[in-house]
Order: sequence, then C-alpha cells, then structure tokens
Amino acid sequence: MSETGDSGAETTDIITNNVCKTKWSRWCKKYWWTFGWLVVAVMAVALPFVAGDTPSSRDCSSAGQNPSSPDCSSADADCAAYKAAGYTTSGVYTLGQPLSGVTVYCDMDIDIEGGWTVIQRRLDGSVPFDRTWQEYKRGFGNKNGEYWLGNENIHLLTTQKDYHLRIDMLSWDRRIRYAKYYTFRVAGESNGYRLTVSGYSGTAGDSMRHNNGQMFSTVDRDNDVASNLDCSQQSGQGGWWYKDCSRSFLNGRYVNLRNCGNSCRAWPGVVWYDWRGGDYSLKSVSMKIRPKTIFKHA
Ligand SMILES: [Ca+2]
Repeated sequence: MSETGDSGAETTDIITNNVCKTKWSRWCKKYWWTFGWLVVAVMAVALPFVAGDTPSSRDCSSAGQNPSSPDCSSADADCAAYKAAGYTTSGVYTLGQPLSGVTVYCDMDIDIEGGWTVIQRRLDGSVPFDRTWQEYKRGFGNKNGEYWLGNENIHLLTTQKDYHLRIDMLSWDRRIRYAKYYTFRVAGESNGYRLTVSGYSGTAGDSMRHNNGQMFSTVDRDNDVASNLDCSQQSGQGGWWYKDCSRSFLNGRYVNLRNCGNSCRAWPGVVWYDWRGGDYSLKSVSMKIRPKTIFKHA
C-alpha cells in the first residue's frame, strides 16, 4: 500500500514540475490541479452544445434544410416528424423513408402544433395544373411555390400512417377559410388513386363530401362516374377525384380575378363551392396532411 502511495506522490511531483515551468511556478505548483479540474468541468458542460446534439442546434436550414450533412443525416419521414425533432421554421425539407430524397414544403405555423406536410399549393398561377395522368402521378411544380406532390408520393405517405387533411384558402378580398378532414388516404395506382376523405370540420364548408370513394381523373384519364362527360376536361383540365364532377376542384385553371375583374369567366377556376360558389376562383389554396399520431411516433 505504502509503495503504491509513494509512487503516486512521486508521479504527481513529476507532472507538477513539468507543467509548472513558468516564473509563476510557485502559484502554479500550488493550484494547477484545481485549475485543471475547472477546465475539465467547463468543457463537459459546453461540449454537447458545440457538437450540436440538441435539436435546436441540429439546424440544416443553411443548406435548404436538406439534412445531408453529417449532423442531419437521418431525414425524417414527414413534416410532423421534423417538427417533433425540433424544427419550427416553415420551408422546404427533404424527406426520409418512404419518400427518400423527395422535397416538400413544411407548414410549421398554420396552427399551434404545425408539422403539416403540404401536398398541393396554388399561389399565383405560375405553374400550369392542366397535366397528364403521369405528371399527376409523379408530381410537378416548385416546392417553394406552386406544386402537386404526386399521387404516388401521397399514396405512400398515407399508407404508412393515418393522416388528417387540412385545406387553407384565401379569397381575393383577403378572407380566409379552412376545411379539415379527420381521415385522408389515397389508394395505389392499380385502384386509380382512390380517395378516402371523411370527418369534416372547419369554416369553409364540406365541398369534398362527394369525392369520398372516387378515383382520380386527369384530362387524359376519365375515371369519373359521369358517363356522358369528362369532368377534368370540364373543370380546367386539372386532376381531381371527380364523381359526376365535383363541388371542389382545387387543381382547376388559375384565374387572377384582380386583373380581369368582371370581364373574364372565373369558372372553371380553383373552386370550393360551399364557400364562394362554383364561379369564384380562389386566390390561393394549400392542401396539407399530418399524422393522427403527431408527436407520438418513435
Ligand atoms: Ca366521364
């Protein structure tokens, strides 16, 4: 025991003499152990913040919020997962499984909880929505502006989890309304991307009640139940879940009512019949989804 103790004291002296070679050596020899422990303690507290372990510092926004850097390597499945991971800024994010690499606009602000994955957005008419089946299948547009996420992507997301749908609308006289559906799901292509939508609540009226159970139709694929007409062709060549046509078609022709006043026909525009009627084209709309089990996922 004593040998070990002597050996320990000797080692301490050697370290002390080697560390303290300055003109302050007398003070140094007396206090360097205390100072050393203080440095270790400060580093232990500061290191996690420097390394970026906390969600708030795991911010990939400078790279377009694309988590491709080492600190942001595990992309989240949807915007709700990003919100749960500490991301609070609306913007374009890159998703992980099942849509690996697909970018999407995340609405983190629309209600208290945020975390909405935007699947459709109309803002200014800059992106045409008179598109083919294949284009609606793959998705098109600009994630910072107007776009359709793609039926295949929407199907993959809503198959993996149970989702709510929320639709926000703005009129040209700057009034806002919304519609929420408790259940929103899109089947696969072999089933015509058939829609399940139910459980309405909101302020805009239920203009999707007739779309529940309908297949998707585009200008080049008539899956509606109106045998004598082509609903997509009748409604601005947009894709939608038409039945014998529809009280809503948010992918209709974009009509700028401010520019044309009463001189142009608003129909067929971006329509939500139960709020402004069939001949009123909305200024902007966005469709977004969020898991029913928000913030409870693994
Ligand atoms: Ca038809």
